[in-house]
Amino acid sequence: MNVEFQRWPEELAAHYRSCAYWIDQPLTRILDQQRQTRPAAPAIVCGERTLSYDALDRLSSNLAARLVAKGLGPGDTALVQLPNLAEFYIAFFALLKAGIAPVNALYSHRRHEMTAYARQIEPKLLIASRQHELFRTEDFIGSLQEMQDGALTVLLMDEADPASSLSHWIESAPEGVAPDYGPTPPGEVAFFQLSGGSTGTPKLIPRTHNDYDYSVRASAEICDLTPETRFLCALPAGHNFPLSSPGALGVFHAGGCVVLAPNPEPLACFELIRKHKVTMAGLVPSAVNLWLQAAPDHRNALESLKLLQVGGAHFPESHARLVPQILGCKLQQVFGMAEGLVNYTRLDDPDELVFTTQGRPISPDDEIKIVGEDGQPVPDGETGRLATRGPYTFRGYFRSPEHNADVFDEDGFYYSGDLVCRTGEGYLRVVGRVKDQINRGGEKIAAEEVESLLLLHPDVREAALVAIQDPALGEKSCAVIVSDNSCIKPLALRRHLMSLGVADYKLPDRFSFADAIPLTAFGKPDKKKLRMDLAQKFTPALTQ
Ligand code: OOB
Repeated sequence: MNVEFQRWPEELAAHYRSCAYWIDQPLTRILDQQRQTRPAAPAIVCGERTLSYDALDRLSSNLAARLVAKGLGPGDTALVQLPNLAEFYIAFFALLKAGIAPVNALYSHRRHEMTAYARQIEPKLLIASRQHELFRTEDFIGSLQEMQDGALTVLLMDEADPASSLSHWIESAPEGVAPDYGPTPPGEVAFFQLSGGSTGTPKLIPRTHNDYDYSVRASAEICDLTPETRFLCALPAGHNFPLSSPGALGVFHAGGCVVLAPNPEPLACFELIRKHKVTMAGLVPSAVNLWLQAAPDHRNALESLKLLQVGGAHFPESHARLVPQILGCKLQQVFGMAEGLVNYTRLDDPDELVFTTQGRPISPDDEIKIVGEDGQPVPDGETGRLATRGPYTFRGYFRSPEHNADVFDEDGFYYSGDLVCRTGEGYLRVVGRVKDQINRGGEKIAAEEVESLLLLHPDVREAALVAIQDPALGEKSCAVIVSDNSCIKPLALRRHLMSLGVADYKLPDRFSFADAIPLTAFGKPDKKKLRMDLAQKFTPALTQ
């Protein structure tokens, strides 16, 4: 049994195979190849630990064999929530080897998000950390167990009981002979990516071995990765950018080394760069700003750094120009999405393209449509909505037929909700978005999700979440609230959201109380007007 998902039409699949984008191998081939060619080379540096390719392979096989001995395998799913530690990749490869499809939740996710994912995938396995607030007691685990009628295997980091200790399961193979096992077929779902979302519930993106592997191989080539590459992973390891663009998987594919950082905090990252001679890093724009401020006092630490990739949110041209000047390395802009399509500026592109565009697609078969208000394609240089399909762009969110009907057209093009324009050279510039989302320093917040949680408060009659500009994060969120209770306080609403277990980054940064939410001619909340009103109310000087 395989995990269900929306497949590519036969003739496109045949085309992707004939062009050798899809090579019909599982993602585990990445590790297999390195185990054979350079077993002793370092694959991961995590704190004081260095794991060779051989160790990464052995430890992930131990865990895979134990999971299989426990009766888990193809068709099963896992809910995984780990911080940036070697265990993330050990578990990732173990699950691929055993054919179990994980959702890699962000470490910042809390009860609300984790429950939403569990409801959708009905996991047979949970891998998490006792250090996370959700797993300090048995309460949440108990509620997941109940959902699964007790059929949930639980493995935790920093767990005393060997029966559920992740380290214990990783350290050695099971006694006796494990039954035969292997990854799911390459055309099937390997794991789920998380959507930034614009709807009430966080959506999941099924990614197959074939499509993901292609994006990894092609990205590694575009970014010129070699066995000498040392990549600093400072963004959440499961995110599509640091995982596959080209990310850790691209680095493993090339035989290089991933140096893990817990987060992008500049001084700690600079020290890792110096100590481990890091050659390449990937950051969101808000983190680049912090690096730019801190770098002048630490130029020596950055000597080995050759390439900084920046993506995930709008990166102002003025900041882009500062990267080579202040950090002393090349800049690469990356405009990608967990749903598939990734654009890169190329390493040999003229500076002007690198500073002023967000790159061009990975694949000659990434089809791009940019459509105007009337649904017709717009000429180059004009702004429109981005629609795409291709060899590594998904064809539908997991179990979400209604939402899929909204974001795909009849030809299978996915509308990402971004407003872009294409230059004469075929490069994309991201100029805005139509999706109802706040991009808070690269962390995406679906307005509707927070609004529906706010509406659960008895004093909230109407709620609208909108973006306000922020000098540090690019955007922050402001909740506009209509209430009959004139004494209602922001603190009470924040507490309400926290009690619902929503991730901290989704808590509104600001609250604004109003008599009514303005409506458009169609009777929908007029967010454009709200954004303009709020921009006047919170001038940048006040948002500090
Ligand atoms: C990356 O993936 P997601 O899924 O977290 O977010 C995708 C959305 C895009 O639709 C766009 O709205 C925004 O993030 N975005 C950018 C951008 N890169 C992503 N907006 C402006 N400029 C950029 N360079 O964020 C992601 C996935 C793979 C690689 C890089 C980023």
